[in-house]
Amino acid sequence: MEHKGLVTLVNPNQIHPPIAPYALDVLTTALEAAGFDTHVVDLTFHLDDWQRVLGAYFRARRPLLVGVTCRNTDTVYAFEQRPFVDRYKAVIDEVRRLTPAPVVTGGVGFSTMPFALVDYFGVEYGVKGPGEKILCDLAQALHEGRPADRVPGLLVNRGPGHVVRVPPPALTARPAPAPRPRRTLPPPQPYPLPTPRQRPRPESLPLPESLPLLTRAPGDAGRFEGRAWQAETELAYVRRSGVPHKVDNLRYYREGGLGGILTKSGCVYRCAQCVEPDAKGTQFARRGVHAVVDEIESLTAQGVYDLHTTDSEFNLSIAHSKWLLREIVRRRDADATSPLRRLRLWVYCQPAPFDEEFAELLADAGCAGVNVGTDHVRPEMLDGWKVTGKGTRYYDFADTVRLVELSHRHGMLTMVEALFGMPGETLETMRECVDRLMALDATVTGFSLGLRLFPHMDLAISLAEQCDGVRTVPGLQSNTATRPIVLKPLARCSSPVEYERQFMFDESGDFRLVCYFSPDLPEAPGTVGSPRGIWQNSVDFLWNHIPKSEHHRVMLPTLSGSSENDNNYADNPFLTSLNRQGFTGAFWAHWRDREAIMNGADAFRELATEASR
Ligand code: B12
Ligand code: SF4
Repeated sequence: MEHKGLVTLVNPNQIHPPIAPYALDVLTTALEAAGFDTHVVDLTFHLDDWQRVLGAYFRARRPLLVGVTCRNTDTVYAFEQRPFVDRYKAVIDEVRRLTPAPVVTGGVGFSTMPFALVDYFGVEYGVKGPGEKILCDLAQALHEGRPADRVPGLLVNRGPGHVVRVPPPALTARPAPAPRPRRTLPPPQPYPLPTPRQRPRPESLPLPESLPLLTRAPGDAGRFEGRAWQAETELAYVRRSGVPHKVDNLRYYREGGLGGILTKSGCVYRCAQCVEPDAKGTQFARRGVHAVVDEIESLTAQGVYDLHTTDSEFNLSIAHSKWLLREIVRRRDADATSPLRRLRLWVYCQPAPFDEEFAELLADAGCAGVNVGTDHVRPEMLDGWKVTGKGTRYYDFADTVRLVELSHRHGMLTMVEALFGMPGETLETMRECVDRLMALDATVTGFSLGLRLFPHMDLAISLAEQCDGVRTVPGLQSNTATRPIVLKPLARCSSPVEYERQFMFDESGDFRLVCYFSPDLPEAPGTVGSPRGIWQNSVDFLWNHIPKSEHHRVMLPTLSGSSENDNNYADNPFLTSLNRQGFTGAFWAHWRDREAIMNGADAFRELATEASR
C-alpha cells in the first residue's frame, strides 16, 4: 500500500498503576489501514525523562500530524480534585517546540470539555468522541494539501477563545434532538454575588468567508450527539507487545495487572451524573463479534490474561454481549489449546438487564468479576437520575440484589458501587443505602461521596441554569474556590469555550475544579455556605456507621481523597503495592486482603533496601 506519511501519537498519561492507552491501538489500526505510517510515543514509563524521550524522537522525524491522547482531565474525585491537564499541556508545549507539525487532541477526558481544552492547550485541532474516522480524514486532508478545516466533525482553533466545529453532514441533515426532562433540583438559595473580576475576554476572530461549512452558532457545542459514525467497528484492533513505537500491551499488563477490550462504544442512557453519553455518543457503535474475539485471542496469546471491558457498560445492548460471550465459549470449547481458556474477564455493568443466561455465559467465557454501578437504593433518589434517554428509571434495588446473587452463584466476584451527594441526599437516605448494600454481602462495596461536575452532564447543565450567571447554588464546591461559584448556562456564554472553561478554571485562569455535594447532608451552615467547604461530617458518618469489623470489605471516601482506603486509582499506594507483588486483575478483587498485601509490600521494600545496601 502507498505510504502517505507519518502520524505520531503521543500518550502523556503518567498515572500509576499504568493503564495501556488502548485508544492509540484503535487509532493506529485505523491510520495504518488508511495507508499512514503510525508511531506511538508513550511517556507513561518516563516520568522523569519524558522531555529527553520527546527530544530524541522528534529530532529524527518529521511527522505530518501529531495526535495527543487525553484520557483523564483529572482524578474525578470530589475530595482530591487533582488536575492532569497541566501535565498534558507541558507535554504539548514541548511537542510544539520540537516539531512544526500540527497537533490534534482527543480522548474521553478531553471530550468532556473539548472546546475549552483545544483553547487551553493551544493546539490546531480536536476531536470529540471516537477519533478513528475524523483522524484519518484529517491526515488525508493534510497529505493532499486540502484545507483541514473542512473535515466533518473536526474542532478547529481560530485563535484565543475561539474554537469552532465543522458540522458533520449526518447532523446537518436532521433536526436537533428534543431536550429531555431533567432531574428536578431543589430551588436555588442565592448567596450574595461578589463584584465580578472577569478574565480578560479573548478577541474574537471573524470566520473566513472561504469556510462556509464551519459552524457559526456560538452555542453549538455538539452536545449529546450519536457518534457511532466516527468509530471503526469492523476491524480487529491490532494489539502488540514489545514492538518499537507501538503500545506495549504486555508491559502494561505486567506493571498494571489489566488489559482492556472494547465491544461497543457509546451509551444510550442519560444518567444525570455521567459524562459518557455526551463524550462517547448517545448511540451504540457495536463492534463485529468476530473482530472482538480475534482481538481477545491475540491479547491472551501474548500473555495478557486479565481483560477489563472498556465499554461504558457491558450489559447494555445485552443481545450483542451475549453473542460475543457465546463466540468466546465456542472457540474455547472447540480448541483445548486456545489461549482464550486463560482469559479472566472483568466487566462494568448496570444493575439491569442481567439475567440467568447472561450470568451463565459470563462465567463460561471466563468472567472473574462484575463491577456494578448501583449508585443508590432509594427510588426517589434514583428517579430522574439513573434514567434512559427518555428520562425513565431503568432499575431498582431488586435488580442489584439479583445481579449479586446470580454472579456469586456462578462463581464470580462482585463490586457494588454507591454514590452519595446527589441533590436530595440526606443523612437518612445515605444511612439506608449503606445498610441495605452492606446486607448484600458483595465481595466489595464502594461508597463515594460528592461529584466532580463536567460541563455537559445533565446535573451540571441544570446547576448552571439555576445559577444563570447571577447567583450561586448551595452545594457547589471547589477546594480552590476563592469566591462563591456562579455558573453560566451555555446560552448565556459567548462560546462553548467560555461555558466549558468555568468547570475547570476560575476567572483568573487558576484551576478551580467544580464539584457538588448535597447541601442537605449533615454539615454545618458554615460548610455548606462556603465555596470551599469540606463535607467532613458526612465522611465521618460513613467511617463511624460501618463497624470496624466490616472495613475490610468496603471502600470509603477520605478527606484527602487519595489513600489506600479510597477507590481512587491514581497513584494509589495499595494498588502500586499490588502490582509490585505481581497481583493481576481488577484491584478490588484483592481488597479484602489489602492489609496483608500492604504488609507484604513493606516487607518487600525492606528486603529491597537491604539488598541495595
Ligand atoms: C475501563 C475504564 C477504566 C479501567 C481501565 C481498565 C483497562 N485496563 O483499560 C480502570 C478502572 C482501571 C480505570 C481507571 C481510571 N479511570 Co477510567 N474509565 C474506563 C472506561 C470505562 C473505558 C476507557 C477505555 O479504555 N475506553 C476505550 C478506548 C478505546 O476509548 P477512548 O479512550 O475513549 O478512545 C477513543 C476516543 O476517546 C478517541 N481518542 C482517544 N485518544 C485520542 C487521541 C486523538 C489524537 C484523537 C483524535 C482521538 C482520540 O478515539 C478513541 C478510539 O475511538 C472510561 C469510560 C469510557 N466509556 O470510555 C473510564 C474513564 C476514562 N475513566 C475515568 C477516570 C477518571 C479514571 C481514573 C482517573 C479514576 C481514578 N481516579 O482512579 C483512573 C485512571 C487510570 C489511569 N491510569 O489512567 C473517567 C475520565 C473522565 C475525565 N473527565 O477525565 C472516565 C471517562 C469514566 C467517567 N465516566 O468518569 N478506568
Ligand atoms: S448507564 Fe448511565 S452511568 Fe452508565 S455510562 Fe450510561 S449514562 Fe453513564
